[in-house]
Amino acid sequence: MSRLIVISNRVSPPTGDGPGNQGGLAVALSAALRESSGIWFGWSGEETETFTGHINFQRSYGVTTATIDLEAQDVEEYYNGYANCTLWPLFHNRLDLAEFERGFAGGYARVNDRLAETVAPLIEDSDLIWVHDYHLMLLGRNLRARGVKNRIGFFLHIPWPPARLLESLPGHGELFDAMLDFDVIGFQSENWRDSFIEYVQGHTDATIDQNGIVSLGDRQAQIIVCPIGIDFTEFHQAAHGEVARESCRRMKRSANGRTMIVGVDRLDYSKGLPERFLGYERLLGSRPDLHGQLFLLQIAPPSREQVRSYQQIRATLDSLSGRINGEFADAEWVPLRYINKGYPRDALAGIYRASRIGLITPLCDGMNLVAKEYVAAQDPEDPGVLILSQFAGAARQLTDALIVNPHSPDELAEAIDRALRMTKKERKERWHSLMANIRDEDVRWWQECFAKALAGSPV
Ligand code: ADQ
Repeated sequence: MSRLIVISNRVSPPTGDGPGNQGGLAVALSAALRESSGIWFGWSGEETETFTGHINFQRSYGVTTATIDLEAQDVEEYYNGYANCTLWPLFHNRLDLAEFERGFAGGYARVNDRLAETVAPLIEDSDLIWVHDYHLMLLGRNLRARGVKNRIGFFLHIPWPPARLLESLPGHGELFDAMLDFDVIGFQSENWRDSFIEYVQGHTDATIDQNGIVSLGDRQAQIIVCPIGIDFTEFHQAAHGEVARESCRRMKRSANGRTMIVGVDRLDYSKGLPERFLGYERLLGSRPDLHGQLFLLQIAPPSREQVRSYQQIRATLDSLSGRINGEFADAEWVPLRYINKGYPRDALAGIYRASRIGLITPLCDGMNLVAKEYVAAQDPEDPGVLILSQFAGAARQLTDALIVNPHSPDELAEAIDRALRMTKKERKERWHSLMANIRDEDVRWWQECFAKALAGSPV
């Protein structure tokens, strides 16, 4: 078995926390790294005055991590700048929020180069290298420039934008060209893969064959769709543990007989939170008979708080939630419980289970694992209903959810109404079909699917 080198912006080694309290991605990658005695390399999250390339090796729960510190200017230009202010908005259809600063692009190129320079000496001939996400799209090129001939794969956790949007990015041609130094490029869904192919066909001299091999000169990259899943076994275990049971009991007590709808997202403009609130407001406005009968619990811990657009979305939501509660609440009922803190994943599992409806309506999302966690946490005898945006990668797999256009308040309001009225028989049928996918295509399936392509076997 070849040794695996995982490279990602941040490294999250196993912590030994109880079931459900480690992200599925960390669990799956840790398992693969443990089995192959591999290394997980990336930024420590810490800053240093001058970049030295010093690697801090650590070993926890059988996984070796290798991290480096970055200069403050690196963090500003590469991470807060190009990754979070240029690529993230552009790849999530928000050209209006994208900032195109030469300094950001320069910082991105510099950090990708620094990471390649630092990790290259650790790589042995038979290693397989797996690079993650939009922070590190130049890494394949930078490793090749240092003579690395190993197979290198890249997995994009977020969407690939339509070609007409990508065109707006200064230097998009170079970025694409650098991608062809990877041997495998993985996407979460057919939609994002198709956008990539559209770009290949419309903007480059590369060709693509029916097996998804993109060729340009003597370089070839295999394009695959490999949707990420949750750690089903672990999450299921967490959902049946004492913490989840207690959190479910407490939620039900606090709901006091009212029907609960839940949304759980990082506070990010891609998650469609204002639109979700407006859909809920539309329902409350048109259905006075529902007042006092239900409430929406929205959990949204702040993220990327240094970035202006994130400060703005937070202010927008503060004001919208205030308006909705101001208009509809009475002394005994608050229709919207809007919370800006994160919960441990096992406690979340209990909250999902207590909720009749999971309202997951991003405007654009690579996959969305919350949708899968919501389904996995349900009581098989009385499962809730998943309302899912058509623009989440997960919608391609979870076709038995109520699929909605998150931009339409009327559609959102109608879907909530339909979910409220859905018979137990229909809820169970839909849930069984959703569960089959979530169980079969879990995070280990995803990891094995990518690892197979990376090893050069047919997928
Ligand atoms: P994210 O945008 O962070 O991830 P998502 O997949 O929904 O989105 O969530 C990842 C994890 O964070 C989930 O396990 C979830 O439980 C946890 N989480 C989210 N909100 C939380 C909250 N309010 N409190 C506590 N935990 C919370 C990116 C892409 C996604 C893609 C993932 C994995 O944007 O599209 O699904 O990577 O590839």
